[in-house]
Amino acid sequence: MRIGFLAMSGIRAHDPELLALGLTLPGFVARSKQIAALPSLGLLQLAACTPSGHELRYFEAPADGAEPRDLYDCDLVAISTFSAQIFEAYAIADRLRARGVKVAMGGLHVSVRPDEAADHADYLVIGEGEVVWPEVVAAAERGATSARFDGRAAGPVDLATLPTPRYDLLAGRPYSRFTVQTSRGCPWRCEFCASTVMLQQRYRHRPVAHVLRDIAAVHAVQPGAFIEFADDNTFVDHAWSRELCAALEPLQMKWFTETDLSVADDPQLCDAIARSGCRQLLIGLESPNERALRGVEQRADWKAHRARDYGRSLHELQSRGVTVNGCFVLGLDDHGPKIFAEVLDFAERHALWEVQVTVLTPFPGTPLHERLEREGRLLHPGRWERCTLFDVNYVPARMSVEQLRAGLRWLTERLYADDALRRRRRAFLARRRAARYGLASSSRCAG
Ligand code: B12
Ligand code: SF4
Repeated sequence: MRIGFLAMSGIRAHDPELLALGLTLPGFVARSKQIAALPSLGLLQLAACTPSGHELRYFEAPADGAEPRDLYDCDLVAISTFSAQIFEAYAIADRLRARGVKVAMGGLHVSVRPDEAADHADYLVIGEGEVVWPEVVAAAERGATSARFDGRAAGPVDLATLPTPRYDLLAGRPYSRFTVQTSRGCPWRCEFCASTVMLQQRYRHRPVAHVLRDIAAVHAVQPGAFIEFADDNTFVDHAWSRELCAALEPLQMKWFTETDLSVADDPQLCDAIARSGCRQLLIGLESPNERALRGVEQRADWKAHRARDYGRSLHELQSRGVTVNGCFVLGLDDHGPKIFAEVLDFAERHALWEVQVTVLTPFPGTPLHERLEREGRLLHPGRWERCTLFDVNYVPARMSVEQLRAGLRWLTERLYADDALRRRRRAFLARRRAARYGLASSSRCAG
């Protein structure tokens, strides 16, 4: 069979004023361009799990809702879904099926809303895809009319069995950044989290040798490409993390990942991260305000307990030259209109190299979605295309919808302006120099 793997590419947002603003802010544009171009690791991983004897092609659907013409030459098309692009994906699937192409859908959105997706796909996959994908291919080969496959039935995928994703399918395309996975899952359970923890929560990491094998495969396709680890929370197991960083060090490559702040408790790990070529850690700080963090992490209230320690933890990383992309979620229930200035002040005080601000988003399948639905606070139920992290879809507790929208714009304008970026980065470099040469540094008492 000819099998096509279709990724929905690009970044989504609907608030027109925010979009207009985003287009003019250098810091915002630079990061959006970098990430919007990432290929879909889930699909490349599935391609690697496809039984032999089939012709495989990787496609991207641009953000304008159209699809590449060559897709219609396929016998089976696998579409990966996020909530924000789900209606575009359904429309493409409908057109393909009308022309006799079989469609399989999987990914985060259809895993939590399979009944909704059933009208648009021949084959639906819930949860992690690797184990059941060969069964989907077999079903398509024998022309089975429709079927559902539950990737959760066999338990969490053993990551040590994963083959190298088929990065070679991307050869000749202009990607400069690629994703590699080192782990899946996270020990925490944040109310709003819609990451791959939704497919399978348990934290698992891959053998370090396999991570190196995948990086080599990326660099065979694109020498020197920047690597982003597509993990939920990379450094949960500190001993394994030190081993991973030690193995990355000789590669002299640049990389980026997402983690929680507990890395800062392990000075040896912080040293290893700095030596290994890590350019940046993306960390969900969520709020500078401890009270607002109460209840956000539902297992041990970990994020609220950690908040008092943000200053020290950030210093541990930044003093070693590791830049931090601090992520803040605006509109938590305790956030009033002062939160925007508080985030701005925190970012300046702690010299954050990058800052990511998003609005609280009730993604389907999350505890947050269930709670806001119960409380009658969802503004646009079922309008999944608005699940972009930038559009307000619920009634905030301590401000109006318009205050939240306007506050996001106000903050975006100030955080990403040229002079603000320069000021924060100069402060970061000065503190790093001070730490390196043992000079007194103001960041130790920054908060
Ligand atoms: C890399 C990444 C991107 C990249 C690449 C996306 C891509 N084309 O794959 C880019 C930058 C383009 C991106 C864009 C967006 N992203 Co993003 N992104 C991620 C990130 C960091 C990693 C995803 C990943 O690679 N996971 C690893 C792979 C192996 O897992 P997977 O894709 O889920 O695939 C597995 C299964 O789902 C399944 N599967 C997946 N597809 C299919 C298809 C079939 C047929 C089958 C059988 C199985 C199957 O099998 C795979 C293997 O087990 C996650 C955060 C995270 N840590 O997970 C956010 C995340 C996925 N993104 C998110 C969001 C919100 C967005 C945007 C809407 C942001 C925006 N405003 O534009 C856009 C979406 C626009 C779009 N194109 O659809 C949310 C999604 C929430 C949701 N439930 O919808 C996440 C979880 C982050 C978050 N803050 O919550 N993103
Ligand atoms: S720490 Fe991050 S990955 Fe883990 S549950 Fe919370 S938001 Fe999700």
